[in-house]
Order: sequence, then C-alpha cells, then structure tokens
Amino acid sequence: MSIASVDVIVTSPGRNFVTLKVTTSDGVVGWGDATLNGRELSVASYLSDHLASMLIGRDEDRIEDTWQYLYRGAYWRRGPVTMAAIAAVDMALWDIKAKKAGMPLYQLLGGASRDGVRVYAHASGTDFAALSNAITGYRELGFTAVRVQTGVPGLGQIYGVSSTGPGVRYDYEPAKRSGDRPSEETWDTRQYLNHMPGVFAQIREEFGTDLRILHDGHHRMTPIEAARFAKDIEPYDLFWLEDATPGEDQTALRLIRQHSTTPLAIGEVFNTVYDYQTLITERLIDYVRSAVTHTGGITAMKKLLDFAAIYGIRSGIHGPTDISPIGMAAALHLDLAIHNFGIQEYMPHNEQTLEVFQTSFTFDKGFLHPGDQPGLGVELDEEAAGTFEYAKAYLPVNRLLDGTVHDW
Ligand code: KDG
Ligand code: MG
Repeated sequence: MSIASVDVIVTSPGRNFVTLKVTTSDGVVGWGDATLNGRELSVASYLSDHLASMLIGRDEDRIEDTWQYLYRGAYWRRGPVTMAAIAAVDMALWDIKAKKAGMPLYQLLGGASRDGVRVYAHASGTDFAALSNAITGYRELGFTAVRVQTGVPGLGQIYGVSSTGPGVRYDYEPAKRSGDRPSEETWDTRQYLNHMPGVFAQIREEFGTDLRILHDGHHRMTPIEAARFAKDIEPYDLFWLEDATPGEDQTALRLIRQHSTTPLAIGEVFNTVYDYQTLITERLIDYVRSAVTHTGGITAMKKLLDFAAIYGIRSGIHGPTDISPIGMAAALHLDLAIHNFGIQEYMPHNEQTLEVFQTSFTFDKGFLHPGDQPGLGVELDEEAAGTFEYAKAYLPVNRLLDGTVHDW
C-alpha cells in the first residue's frame, strides 16, 4: 500500500484553517492540521507546491522515515512554515495508521494513562467585574482551571481580552480580518505590572484557593521586569505564568528563576526540541507549551515531551482556536497517553468550525477525552468546508505608547 493522493484544503468557517488530506491506495484517509495563524497560505503552498509530489507513492506506514525525509531532506531546517507542513503530514499518517489498526490513536501511543485530560478555559474581561463574571461562567460549566487576562487602565484593547463583552464561551479571537494590514494595539508594561497583582489578589479572595489560575504575559516583559512580576505574584499561587519574556532568548528564563517560584510555561512559538534544549536541561521551565501543529506533529511532540519528563517538566499543549479540531485531537491523544501530562488549553471552536470538522471529543466536569473512534477521531466535511472561502486575517501588531513597535 502507498500514498495515492495528497490534497490541501483551505477553509474559513469564521476563521482560517489549512488541512491536509492524505489518501492511501486502498482508500484510507488521514487528516492533518497545517494552520499557521496569519500566514496560512505559505504553509498551504509548502504542502501543495513542494511536499505533495514527494509523498505520492511512499509507504504510508513509514512515519518516522517520512518525518526524517521531510526534515533532513529539505536541508533548510526548522521554522514555523516548514514544521507546520511536516506536522500536518505526520498527523495524517498517524491518523491512517490508527484507522488501519482499528484503534483510537492514544492506544498506539501506549494506551491511556488517565481517564480524561484536565483543560483550562480562557476567562477575560475589560474590568474586574467582567472577568469575575467570565470565571463564574466557566466554573458553572465545570472548568477547574482558567487562564485570566484583563484590561489594564489607560490601555485600550490588549491581547487576550474579549472586546465583545463578558461572553462565556467564544470570547476571544485575536486574528482579525482587517484588510491588507494588521490592526494595531497599544501597550505599557509599567501600567500592566502595577495593575495585575491586585487582580490576582481579588480573584483569590473571590474564588478561593482551589481554582487553578493561569496567565499569559505574551512575551512582553524584559527579563528583569518578568523576574519582578513573577516574584510579586507568588502569593497568589498561579498554576503558571506563560511567555513572560520573548521566546527566542532561552537564558532570560534564568533570571526569572533566580527570583521566584512562580511556575513558568513557554513554547507556543517554538518549532523544535532544540528551542527547549537549555530550558529543559537547566530546568528553567515547568511546562512545555508547544502546539502539535507547529512543532512537527505527533512524532516530534512525543520525543519532546519524553525529554521533558526526564527533568520533571510537564506538558501544557497549546490549544487556542487557531489550532484546528484536528490539531486539538492530536494533542488530546498525546495528553491521554503520556505520563508527564500537566494541563491542556481548550478554547472551544465556533459552531461553523464544528460543522466543517466533525469531532468525537467529550467534555465532562473540566476534563476532555478524545473519544474512541479509530484514528484521531476528527473527519472534515469537504462540502461544508467549500462553503467558507478563505479571508485574509492578521494577528495585531503592538506598539508602546510612544509608537515603538513592541512584542504582541
Ligand atoms: O495565533 C496566536 C495565538 O495562538 C496565541 O496568541 C494564543 O497565546 C496564545 C495562547 O496562549 O493561547
Ligand atoms: Mg500563549
């Protein structure tokens, strides 16, 4: 048996997704997620213009060999476009292998290590009342962990905060259909650092000590600002502080570690295990935040998480809405199987997306399960996908109050 056809499907049911469809000579179909938010068409081209012809005729069962062939064979290694393309091929081949075995993917990864995977929701609000309302809503839905982002007085729309009011479920989508250029936001780290500790204090006061609280710094602090912040918020016992500093600088995390015991998470913009080499071997982080979709797929993520396990570091796989239900399913199978699972991010997709991608996940009291269908458990309805045309959308650009471009 061999790979008979490779198709790339770009659809936009409320937001853009790039999906790879691999079909074997005996008709088994595997699906892979290749969505790179704001740069979608570059990955679609990488797949259809470069990889598709190389895959036709290959043995679909040789997943490791195909991974190495695409990674080493390109000569040009790493980078989000290359690694998202490889990830999509890898997911599709694992989907096919598990379908052929008649098993849900997690069985091929060693079987379930737990009954379900704890997920965290995104609670946000422009002020504390709206944030508190969102947290209450998620708790009523059964969530035991929430990421909290809130407006900062003096700043307008900022990362992670719903601009559509205190919606409980589908409340934040950063990619904007803003025409030919990204929209712009403004930022001031001093105002943020002065405001946030009080927000965490209020949350603990209102919701008690049981609730797991997460927060995303989105790469905006300098190392010493992040060290001060992590120290200031220690009393509020965060589950993690994510992306405190820009992702490129692994040694910045040393400074934060020297000053605080607030657990640290990083990695959603990383694409390979090498981005983590210093972070893991020096135990500078507590959670690995990579997306299966952006880090070379299931094959690469399993190796990365096994490496992290040796150092007592756990998983916190990226799962915002720009990870398609296929990428999310890949994450859930890994989460269920590995031993060093930490938590899984979960931003439910909108109804149009769930019309296009038919999933078998189940949510129960704050835990997700990928379901027991053979394969990844997600099927794409091509007819439905065809009704949602691609629409250019960008992530915002961030500027300091004096106009300087800053990390978004
Ligand atoms: O595409 C960018 C988003 O995926 C990112 O901003 C979401 O930071 C994010 C998170 O933690 O979910
Ligand atoms: Mg993040």
